[in-house]
Amino acid sequence: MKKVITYGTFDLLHAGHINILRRARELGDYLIVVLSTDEFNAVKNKRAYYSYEDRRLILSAIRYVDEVIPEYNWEQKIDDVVRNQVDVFVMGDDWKGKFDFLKDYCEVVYLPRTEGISTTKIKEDLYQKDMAKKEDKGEGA
Ligand code: C2G
Repeated sequence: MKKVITYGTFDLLHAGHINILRRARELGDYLIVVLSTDEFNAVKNKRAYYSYEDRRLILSAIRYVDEVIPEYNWEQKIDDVVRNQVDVFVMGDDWKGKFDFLKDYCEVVYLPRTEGISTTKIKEDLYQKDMAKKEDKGEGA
């Protein structure tokens, strides 16, 4: 069985996340998603809208995902790859080159990101819409 692994926060799930999960799964027979805990998100200076448990529940419901395990820190990748006998490590190409040290343990693949969508953009768009609505009502900031 060819095992694939990928990492991320996967907050406010969107088409970019689904696209990378689908393509990662297509590189093997089994996909492990290593999901950033709320504590590790703080290390990444990210504040996820959904808790770890909710993000894990949502990811686990996706047909491309076979297993979800926690990401606690930057240092666990080699151990994750070795312990889970992973064949392929996959990340979006915004991470290109950052995890090449894993090439000693498995294949490393960076896939093109899906343009025009991100969790940050979703949050910003919603904020702008909300502000516009308030201004229309004369409520101001
Ligand atoms: N992604 C994508 N296209 C987008 C947005 C995200 O392909 N439009 C990919 C990212 O490249 C990443 C995955 O979706 O491979 C998850 O993205 P995030 O949840 O933003 O994860 P990130 O914060 O990059 O965490 O140890 C690695 C880190 O945990 C990666």
